[in-house]
Amino acid sequence: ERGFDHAEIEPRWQRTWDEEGVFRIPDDAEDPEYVLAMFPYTSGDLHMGHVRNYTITDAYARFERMRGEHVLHPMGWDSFGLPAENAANERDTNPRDYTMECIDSMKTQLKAMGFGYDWEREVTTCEPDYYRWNQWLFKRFRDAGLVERQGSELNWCPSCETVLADEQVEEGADAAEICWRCDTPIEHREMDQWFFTITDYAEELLDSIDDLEAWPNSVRERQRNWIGRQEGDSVEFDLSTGDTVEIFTTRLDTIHGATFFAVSPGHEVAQRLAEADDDVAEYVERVEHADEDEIDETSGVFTGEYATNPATGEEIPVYVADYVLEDVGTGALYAVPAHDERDHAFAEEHDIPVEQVVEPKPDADVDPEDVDVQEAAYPEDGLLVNSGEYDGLTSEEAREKFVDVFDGEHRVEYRLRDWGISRQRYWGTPIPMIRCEDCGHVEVPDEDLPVELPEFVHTTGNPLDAAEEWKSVECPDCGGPAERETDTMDTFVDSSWYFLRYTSPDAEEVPFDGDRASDWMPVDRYVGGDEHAVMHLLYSRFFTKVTDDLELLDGVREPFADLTTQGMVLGENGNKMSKSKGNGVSPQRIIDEYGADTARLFIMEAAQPEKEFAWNPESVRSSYQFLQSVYGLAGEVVEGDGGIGAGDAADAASAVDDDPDAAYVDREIAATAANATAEFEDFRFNHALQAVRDLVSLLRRYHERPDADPAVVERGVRTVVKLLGPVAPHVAEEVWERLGGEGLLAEAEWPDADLPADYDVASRLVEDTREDVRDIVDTVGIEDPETITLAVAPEWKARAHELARESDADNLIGDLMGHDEIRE
Ligand code: ANZ
Ligand code: ZN
Repeated sequence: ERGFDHAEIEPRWQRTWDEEGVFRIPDDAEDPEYVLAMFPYTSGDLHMGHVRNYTITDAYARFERMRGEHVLHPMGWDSFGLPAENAANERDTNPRDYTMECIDSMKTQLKAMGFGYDWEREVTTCEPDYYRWNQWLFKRFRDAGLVERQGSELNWCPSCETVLADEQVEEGADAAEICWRCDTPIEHREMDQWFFTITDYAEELLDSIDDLEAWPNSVRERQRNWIGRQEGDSVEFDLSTGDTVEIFTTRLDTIHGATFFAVSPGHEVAQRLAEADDDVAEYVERVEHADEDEIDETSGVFTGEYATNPATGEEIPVYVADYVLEDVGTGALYAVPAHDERDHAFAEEHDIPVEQVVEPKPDADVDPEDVDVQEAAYPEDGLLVNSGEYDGLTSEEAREKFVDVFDGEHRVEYRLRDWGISRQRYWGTPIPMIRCEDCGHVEVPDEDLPVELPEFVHTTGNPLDAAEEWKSVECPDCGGPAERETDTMDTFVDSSWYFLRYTSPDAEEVPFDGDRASDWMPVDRYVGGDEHAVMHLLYSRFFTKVTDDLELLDGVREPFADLTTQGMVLGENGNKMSKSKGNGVSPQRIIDEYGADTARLFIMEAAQPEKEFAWNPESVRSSYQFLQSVYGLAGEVVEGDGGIGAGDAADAASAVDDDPDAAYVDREIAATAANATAEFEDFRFNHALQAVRDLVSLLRRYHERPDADPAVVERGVRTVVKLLGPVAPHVAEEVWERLGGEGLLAEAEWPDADLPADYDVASRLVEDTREDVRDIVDTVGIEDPETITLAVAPEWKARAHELARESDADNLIGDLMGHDEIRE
């Protein structure tokens, strides 16, 4: 018999799904399962990373749909950004036309993959009907006090006389930063920019990470570090300049050991002293123009001024030092070389004394005798020495006491900075502000939104600066001549709320329908690249909390209940796929040669979503052959008995009663459905697919026997196509139709997922594999017997994953569970 022809069946089923509206979700659906993939940047080409990402969510969405859930599975386009501007410059077109072409071609490719989206909910961020809401939200954020003008360092090309976005700065000879256009070395200039004060939400953003239990630990940890909470104290020092300067320290216990005082080059004291002192001026000038990686940690200049240590009354020298960061703490510190490594290095360079004030506690690993702070800093907590009446206090006790004694204030500081959203480029959302000489910054009134982008022009700088007619407006307040803001918004703004817009993509009075969004949110399953684990997720969490506080949402504090960060698809040689290495595999080529189902199946069989894997042509062929074999087996079933049609369950049961082999196969069919369901729920698609393959080979062996019961085989094949439906949907539909299945497979009912009562796979597996397990355990060296048992007993897998998430054992348990000897 001939196999299926993917080029014929795939477009046909795609059309049918479309016509039947299989993936549409009505607005009145109650709390659907929200399955979301990070929307693609509109580069024009779908790459393997996209294919993997979208196969995962599509398979899961189809699985949930077959289980009877309403499923929201939308798609859209992250379509603003500099690459479109560059492409337009290179190709004599404009960013809009270029982007629309990219969307067209990517949409065609997504459809060819058989991904089932509700295209009526498509969201395109570069369309005015989307970005007007960025502008509207900017204004509401501003009303709420969450928008500020702050100084920020920008890249300036002195030849083009324009500000450059970071991406427009290239690396020239000797790692010099040069202009992308004219190769002139760039300068740094301090200019005012628009900021969202995300730091106002630092505490909540940090605390609620604890609740995101279904997120990978690594992502939660990176979010925590990014926010970077620090507890410490601020204390004031009097300077010989007459200033009183506040410092921030996490080690107030060491204050008696402060031997110098330092401020950042941007600190107002440094700036003022620079005006009177040439050495200071020269240093400040030098570090301000240096690149970050050029900064010498021990560089600094003595100002000739002194600070009074409130603990000792001693006068300590004041330095301007570049290792003191302007936007950390207060931008000023007292330095304790004996107990801080950076201070120690600085003191060594500048011949500043080192005075020990903390020694190890008696129960510490280190003997106090062995500590030589002249040699190296001792940064641990301990017991106070050389601190007068406070000697003998522990560091903790001292910190608590000193806040009062030295009139300090206990403070919580965050590493997180406010979010600068101004970009000096064309292809983004215009910031809805107007500058009037008399009134200052004035908002564009709501009724004038959207502020649409003017026609694109080819120019050296920001095309919006050159759009004279667009720029000049009347001041909404005084009617006088005024100018539009020419900066556009960071594209991270676009992606911070697109998941809300999907719930009501046509809303015209509001960015999204609040009731529906509150009912449909949070996203139940969010899947995307690990590279977005910090910024995109943090900004989305921030937007969700703010829109909730603005009462645009009702009690939704987190956007993504569950998160999966997928691993990379590597080239055949195990390297990252890239154009320059020439090891990229184009999705289209695979679709042409084997069809979308094969690509989808190969990707899902290759590894768990979180793991990376290498492209492997042999495995691709194996996936293809497996699909052909399922198709073939179905054909034999249908031809063998002239088409049994839907088959009667009661009949089948009676036939099985007096045939132990048939009963065995029947039990395996049920057990496979049960196991595969659990694996799908767990995003362990590769395990589910392995179980399906095992079942197919069992069915084939059984089918070849002369006394095989055709009803059992047919039941088996029906189960197989249902289980394959989410992953290889076209072939599954085709087989389903051949078997006389009712309706579309995409809408068919998922098989019963209960394990047969007499099926005791767990104990069997544990018994059979004990020795193998011991071998592995010896090899990898884990001790905990619970982990081992969990790793082999399928019904406890859920618990194993829980444990894995809580500990670092993810890989270990993954490896154990994926181990062939255990799986067999
Ligand atoms: C005195 C001190 C003594 C400090 C000591 C540390 C150890 P960590 O510790 O890295 O988490 N600091 C304060 N403001 C700063 C700024 N603007 N730029 C750079 N460093 C700054 O960060 C907290 C410490 O960083 C603070 O505690 C301060 O040095 C320094 F034995 O104060 B400490
Ligand atoms: Zn005005």
